[in-house]
Amino acid sequence: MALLTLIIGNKNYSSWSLRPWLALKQFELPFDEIQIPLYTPGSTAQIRQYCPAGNGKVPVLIHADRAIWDSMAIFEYLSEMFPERSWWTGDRTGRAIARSICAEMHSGFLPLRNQMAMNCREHFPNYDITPEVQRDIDRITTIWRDCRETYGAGGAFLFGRFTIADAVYAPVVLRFRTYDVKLDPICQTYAEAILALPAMQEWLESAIAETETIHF
Ligand SMILES: N[C@@H](CCC(=O)N[C@@H](CS)C(=O)NCC(=O)O)C(=O)O
Repeated sequence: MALLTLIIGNKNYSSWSLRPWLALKQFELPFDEIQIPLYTPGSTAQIRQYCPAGNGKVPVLIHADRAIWDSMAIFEYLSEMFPERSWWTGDRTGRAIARSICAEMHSGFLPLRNQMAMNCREHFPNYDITPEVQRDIDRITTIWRDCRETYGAGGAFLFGRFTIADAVYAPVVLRFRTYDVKLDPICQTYAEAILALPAMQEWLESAIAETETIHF
């Protein structure tokens, strides 16, 4: 049994679950995963069994009898408990930017999150993108371009090598793929680097094999 356990939802739909799952894989921390199908009559109660103090949502990380909920709190906890891993970029200004863009994702982009729900199994060519979603897409692609151009020289990711910032934006890559969002070459190359990660392929394989359907 691993020291860490991650409670997640349906891989096809749960973007917040993907974020810490991908980071744990990328940073090679072994963990057990417990999957709870979301939006069924028993889902919240099941999640609360593992995390009574939480909000009944996934992801939840269990470590040393502690239950930590909410993706950003999980990232903070992991970076504190396993400081030998390079969770953030080494550059202080870069780290400040990385934390800002993660916070921006966590608290914003509601039109994109509401109108382009993550759904790995589907593909909607020529999806009708509303102006408010287009504003979110424009903002996200600006962030990706700025990070790649300013900090990306050392690798294929936002800050060169893979960091928490990439885990936070990985579900957006899947949404852009599902809803056929056309990207400029810099963003397209970045999206392809995320999709090519073996851990992303593993997540996608499991997501596609799932049979539950959730109507948002
Ligand atoms: N701010 C939370 C969001 C968590 C969240 O909304 N999780 C969704 C799945 S992606 C959930 O558990 N939904 C079930 C529900 O709301 O009952 C985080 O960052 O972890």
